[in-house]
Amino acid sequence: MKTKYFLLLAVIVAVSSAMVVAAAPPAGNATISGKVTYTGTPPKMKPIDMSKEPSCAKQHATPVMTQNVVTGPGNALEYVVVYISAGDQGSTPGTKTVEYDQKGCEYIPHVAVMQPGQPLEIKNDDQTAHNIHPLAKVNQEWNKSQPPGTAPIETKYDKPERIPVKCNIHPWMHGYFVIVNTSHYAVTGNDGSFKLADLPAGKYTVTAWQEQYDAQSQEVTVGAGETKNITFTFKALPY
Ligand SMILES: [Cu+2]
Repeated sequence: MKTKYFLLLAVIVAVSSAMVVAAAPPAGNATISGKVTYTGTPPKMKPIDMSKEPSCAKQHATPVMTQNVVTGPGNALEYVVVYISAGDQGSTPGTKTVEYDQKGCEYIPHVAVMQPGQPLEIKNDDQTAHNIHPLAKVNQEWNKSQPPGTAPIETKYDKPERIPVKCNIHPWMHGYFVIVNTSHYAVTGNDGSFKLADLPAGKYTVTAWQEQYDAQSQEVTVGAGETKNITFTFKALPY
């Protein structure tokens, strides 16, 4: 009787450990979060004159501003891409499509981050034609006309690169594609904050990149379940 009981117990233990192994999530539970700020005097962003494109101009109650250095309260820097440049690189891109919109003669979002091979869909939501021209150097460079009402451009990039994006028709249109070899990335909001969550415990190099002030990196080690707060400070010059 006793032997049978132990045998049954052994089977139950074996089966449940097999189930635990099969269901183990690969992601970790450590977090690196923080804020990106500036010291010094950043350039003043300028209002954009869209009067040559009335169908776009009328979409904006107040003028759209240039976005090379966008600041927020407390010396915050917006549109800074913060990502893991060394350490666990997370998951492969899968099929999640990154959307990039041309609306009101602006690129939305200003900075789009994606992984190599990740599908990128570029839409024209305007009543006018655009000719999007990502100025790639490492990846293949191209430009494409998109008259109003045409289907989105479906594309992807194969290699990591920071690519300035311009429109060959509207000289004020300006954005960025940032292709990174990791799923651990964030773009700062107007408060300069970022959060890289679900990291396995380990040692990382975290890089912060801003289009005008280039990149900074720092080493961070996080333990399981730990949250580390870090800050990046860029020296702002009124170029
Ligand atoms: Cu355009």
